[in-house]
Amino acid sequence: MPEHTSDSDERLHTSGERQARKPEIGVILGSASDLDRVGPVFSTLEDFQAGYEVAVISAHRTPGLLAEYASTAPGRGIKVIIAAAGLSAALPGALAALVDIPVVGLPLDVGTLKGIDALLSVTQMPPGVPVASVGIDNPKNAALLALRILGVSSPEVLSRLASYRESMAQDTVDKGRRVSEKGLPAWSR
Ligand code: RP5
Repeated sequence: MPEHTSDSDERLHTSGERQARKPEIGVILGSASDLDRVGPVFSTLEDFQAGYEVAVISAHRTPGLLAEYASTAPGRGIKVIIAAAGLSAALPGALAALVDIPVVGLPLDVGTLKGIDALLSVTQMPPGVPVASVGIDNPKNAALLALRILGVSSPEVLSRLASYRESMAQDTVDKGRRVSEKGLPAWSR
C-alpha cells in the first residue's frame, strides 16, 4: 500500500514490472529540461503501481507532435494527462483544446517570474476549455490528482488513495507528538 513519503523519496521498479501495467495516465513535459522538477510525479505513480507513459512535447516548438499525441492518446487508453511546463506554459491549455479527457496542468518555476507566468498561463483558460491545475512546482499533487480522477472509475485506485491518506494522517500525528515531547504545553484530548 502506498505510504505518505517526502518528495525526494524515489523508488524504482523493474522495467518489466512497469511495462506490464497498461498506461492510463499520460505525462507530457514541455521540455527535457523539466525532467528533474517533475521527478515526484513518477515516484508517486510508481508508489501506486499506476500505468503511465511519458513524452516530451512542446506546444510552441513541436505543435504538430502535440496534435498527434492528442489525437491518439484516448485510443491508447489514456484517461487523464498531466502536462508540465514552465514560462509561458501553453502546453496544458493547447492540449485541453485538442482532447476531451481531463488535463492536469503542472506549472513550473523555471524563469525570472518564478512560475507565476506558468501558473497564470495554465489557470486563466477561456470558458469552454478547462484545465485543472496544481500549485507551482507541486508534482506530487499533480500525480495524486490524476490518480483521484482515475479513482472515480477504479475501486482499486480509490482504495490505495484511502490508504495513502490514512498514512499521511498518521505521519502528521506522529510528528505532532514529537513537537509536544519538546516540553511545550501540549493540547490534551
Ligand atoms: C517551457 O519552456 C518548458 O516547459 C520549459 O519549462 C521551458 C524552457 O524550455 P527549454 O528552453 O529548457 O527547452 O516550454
